Amino acid sequence: MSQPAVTYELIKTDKKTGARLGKLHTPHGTFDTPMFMPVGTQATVKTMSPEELKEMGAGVILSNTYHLWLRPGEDIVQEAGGLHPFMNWDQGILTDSGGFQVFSLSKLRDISEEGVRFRNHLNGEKLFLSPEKSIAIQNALGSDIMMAFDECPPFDSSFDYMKTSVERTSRWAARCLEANANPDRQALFGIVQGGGNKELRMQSARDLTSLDFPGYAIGGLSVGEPKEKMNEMLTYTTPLLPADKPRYLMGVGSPDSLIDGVIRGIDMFDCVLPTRIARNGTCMTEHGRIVIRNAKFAHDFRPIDESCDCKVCRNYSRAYIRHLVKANETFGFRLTTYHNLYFLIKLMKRVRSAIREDRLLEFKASFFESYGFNKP
Ligand code: PRF
Ligand code: ZN
Repeated sequence: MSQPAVTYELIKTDKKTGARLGKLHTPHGTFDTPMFMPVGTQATVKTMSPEELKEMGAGVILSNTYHLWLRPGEDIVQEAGGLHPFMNWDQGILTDSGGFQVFSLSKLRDISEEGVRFRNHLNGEKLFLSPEKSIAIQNALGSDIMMAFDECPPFDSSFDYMKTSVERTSRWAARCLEANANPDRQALFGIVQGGGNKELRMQSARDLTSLDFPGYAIGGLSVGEPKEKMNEMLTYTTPLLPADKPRYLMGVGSPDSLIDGVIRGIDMFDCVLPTRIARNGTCMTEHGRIVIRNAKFAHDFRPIDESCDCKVCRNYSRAYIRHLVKANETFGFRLTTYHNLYFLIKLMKRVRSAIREDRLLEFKASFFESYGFNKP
C-alpha cells in the first residue's frame, strides 16, 4: 500500500509520563504535536479570519460534515475546489463525521446496522446518514483528516447497549475505510468508543487497531462523566494504540484536561470551549477564568492576562473589552475569541517545550497552582 495522506513522526517520549512530542505531516503542512485544534463548524472559526488563525499559530482546524452537508451542501464546497479554497485556509483541516452531531442535535433518530435516520435540526426534513454517506461527503469536502462514522452513546448506557454499539461502530469503521475514495490525499481516523467500561474500551481499541487506520481518536468522553473517569479511560486506552500513529481526544479543551490528556499520550485535541465561552465574555488567563462583564473590571485598564503577549493583550484593556461585550459589539467577541484561542495554542507550545526539556510534571504542578485547579 502507498503512504497514507497523514503520517505521524514520534520525536520523543517522556520518561516519567505517557506524553509524546511529535510532528503530524499532512497534505497541507507539518504541525507540531501535542496540539489544540480550533473548531470551525460551519467552515469558519466563529468571528476569526483565516489570517488571524494563521497569525496565532493554529495549525489544523476542525469542521463538521453534518453542518456543511445540510448547508451549503457538499456539492457547492466541491465546486469551489474543496474546503481549503472555499474558506481560504491553506493549512490542515479535519472533519468530524457527523455521527456525534446527529446524536447531540437530533432528538428523534433511529439507529440500524445500515446507518441513522433522523430529522434535520433546521427544518425537520427526514435524513439518513451512513458510514458510506459520511465518507462520500467528507471526500467531497476534501479535508486532510476524515473521521469514521461512529455512535457516541450516553455515558450511562447499559453494558449491553454499550457492547452492541461498540461492535456496530467497529463494523461501521471497516465500512468507512472501504468507502474512502482518496486514501492518498485524505486520511481516515478510527474512533475508539466504549463509554466508562474498561473491557469495552479495550475491545474497541483492539477492533480498530486491527483495521490499521493512519490515526486513532478517542470518542465518547467529556460527555458529562467526572474528569477522573475520563483520565482512567485514557490510561487504559492509549497504551493499546500503536506508537507510530497520532491519537486524538475528541471534544476536550479545558486547560487541565489538555495537560492530563497529554500525560496519558494524547497528541491532538479540539473543543468549542475557548470560542464558546469567549462569546459570553469569559476569558482564560494564567490565573484562571475571568468573566469580563463583571462590574469589577469597569475601571480595570490592564490587559485580559498580564502574562499574555497576544495582540489583544498588547493593545486593549479589560475595561474596554467589558464595555464592548456588554454593548453586544461584535468586536468585543472577536477580541475575547482571539485571546482564548491564543491562550490554548500557546499552552500547547509550553507543554511541548516542557516535554522537550523533561519537566512536564513540574510544568503541570505550577500551571495547576496558578490556574487554580488545585484549590478546593
Ligand atoms: N465522536 C465523534 N465526534 C465527537 C465525539 C465522539 O465521540 C465527541 C465526544 N467527546 C466529541 N466529538 N465522531
Ligand atoms: Zn491575550
